[in-house]
Amino acid sequence: MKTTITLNTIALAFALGLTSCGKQTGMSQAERTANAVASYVAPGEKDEYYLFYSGGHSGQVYVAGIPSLRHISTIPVFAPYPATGYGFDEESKKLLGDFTWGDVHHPALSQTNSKYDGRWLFVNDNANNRIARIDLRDFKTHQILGPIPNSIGNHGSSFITENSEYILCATRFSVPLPKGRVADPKDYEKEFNGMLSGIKVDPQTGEMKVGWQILTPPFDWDLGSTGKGPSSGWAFWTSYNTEMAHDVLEVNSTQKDRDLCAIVNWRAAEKAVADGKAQMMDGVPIVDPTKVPGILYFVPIGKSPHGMDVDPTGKWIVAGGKLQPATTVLNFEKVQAAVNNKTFEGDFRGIPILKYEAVVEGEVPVGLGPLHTQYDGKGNAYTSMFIDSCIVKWKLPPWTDTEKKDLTKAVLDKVPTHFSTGHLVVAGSDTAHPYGKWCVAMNKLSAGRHINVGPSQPESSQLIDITGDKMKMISEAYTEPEPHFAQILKVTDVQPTEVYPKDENKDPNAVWDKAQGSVTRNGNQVTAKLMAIRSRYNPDRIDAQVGDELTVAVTNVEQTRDMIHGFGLIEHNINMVMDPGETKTFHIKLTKPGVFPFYCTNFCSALHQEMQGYLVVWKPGEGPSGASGVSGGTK
Ligand code: RUQ
Ligand code: CUA
Repeated sequence: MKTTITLNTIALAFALGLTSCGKQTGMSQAERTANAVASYVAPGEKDEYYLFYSGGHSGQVYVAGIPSLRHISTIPVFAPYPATGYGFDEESKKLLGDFTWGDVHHPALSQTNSKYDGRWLFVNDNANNRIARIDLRDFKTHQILGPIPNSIGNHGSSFITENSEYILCATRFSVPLPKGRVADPKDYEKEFNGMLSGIKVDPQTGEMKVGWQILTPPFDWDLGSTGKGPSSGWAFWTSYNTEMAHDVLEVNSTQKDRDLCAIVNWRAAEKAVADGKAQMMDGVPIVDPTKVPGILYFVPIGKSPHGMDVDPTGKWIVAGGKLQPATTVLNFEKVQAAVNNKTFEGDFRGIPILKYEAVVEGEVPVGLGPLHTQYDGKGNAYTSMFIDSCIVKWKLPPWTDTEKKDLTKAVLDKVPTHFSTGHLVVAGSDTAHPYGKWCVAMNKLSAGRHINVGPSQPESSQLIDITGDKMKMISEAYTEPEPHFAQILKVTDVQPTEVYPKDENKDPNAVWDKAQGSVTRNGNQVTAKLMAIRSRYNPDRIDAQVGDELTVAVTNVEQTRDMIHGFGLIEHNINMVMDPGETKTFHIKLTKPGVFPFYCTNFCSALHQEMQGYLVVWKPGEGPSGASGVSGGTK
């Protein structure tokens, strides 16, 4: 009964958009000026940090600058993006596979010794069970791994270990395994399972492969994070639906006051696999933690928790209970002691449940709807409040005796956000060495704070200065749907290339001077190798016939920054975009006769408009030189 009241109250508060953090007061002129100066990046000047934020179901990653919050570029990952030609050439089509969308949630920068090393950015796809790797050398997607076997709903990722050994993932959904097996959802408890996955990352190349998996009961795993320092080698995930409901989850999965969170010794899992204690399922070694003890523990955490974030020291693990007005702080030293001394309060299907009182340091009354927590490295935590619409700053343990008696005293500050904050990010929070300084709140609702753009509305992001005792709301911007987590990287910690050097181009179809440009026929295979340079293609005519298989490779031979050429082919749904030094290739079967112009789609020079040519598709048996099909075209 009590539960019902709590739930109803919270639901009502949400429905009414109530915010206990208070209304934002009007800003004085002096404050406006100070805030403007703090976030202003003058023409010709540059931002100090990158903000890599996930694009949710847009399938992309967006790059903004901090402090300006200006969107600077889009990194296409799981969805085609004509602006950079992604998803049109053979290589990126292969990356996308059979899918044209993904649901990007939690980006993770690669780390060395728990510090960002500026090499890669990994992102998960909740929808199609994949992980992608973006190389920060060129800010492009280089690998998409998946769908991961035995994994459905890859939401609880991509959590990277402190030396980028693994990306750790947990399934949001449970299904009968292996995938493809069918059972009635009514038999959920018996037939369905969840899974934790260790995706191995090659330390030199960043190449990912599925390492091993850990079978779990059919809970809905939620957010997590990896250990460091004392908790090195461990990982943590919240769950909802410990009730194991299979329908009306809104009600049936919110019955219990506490859900079981996972405490995972991933190094022990890795060792168990090496010791041959795993069984293969769909090509992956799977550890059953009921048969190999010491890998998985549970701890009950209230209530329908969401985020579970390890602090920079690796000692404190904070879980946000969506439906309770507090965050729960676990003490990893106590967790370790409870594991060693077997301080359990029972088990769930043979997995030990750590005694709550033995591992919890305290519950901090931050307010309603705590989701995610970030850290500044100075002993402060920042929690996003979905229902209260604010960011709460509070003090991590160790607490004084007075604070311990009344943990409201550990709550230091609240700043209203607009509205319903999901994730937040503090610069470098998930490393042992946060940059601090800035926090960005990523809000689920913008609720008309922008100029009216009709019913399809953007999300809002807000920049908060966290250098002082009190947080300061500086500015807000609008973001593509829909940012979940983000990473902030200092601009000086990465040196992307702006041009692909000629001698790195190993594409066999690359052409670097006019004379090499060609159109050749082999049976019904026609291959065109084009060079693109301001402001022409060499050759600029391709002849072929209906029924031919046409391959076109275009090399942009420019070695100058921002000299980008495109190749758009009329009525063939092709748009490649070649960066300086890059060769891209597409392959199509020609099905209709006609003369189809192609042209440069990326404005490159005063004569960009003139950068065009023709694909002449003759009827079978027709065309120049008795339809050998190869062209002239002026070189
Ligand atoms: S989850 S708020 Cu992936 Cu928090 Cu979005
Ligand atoms: Cu080349 Cu526009």
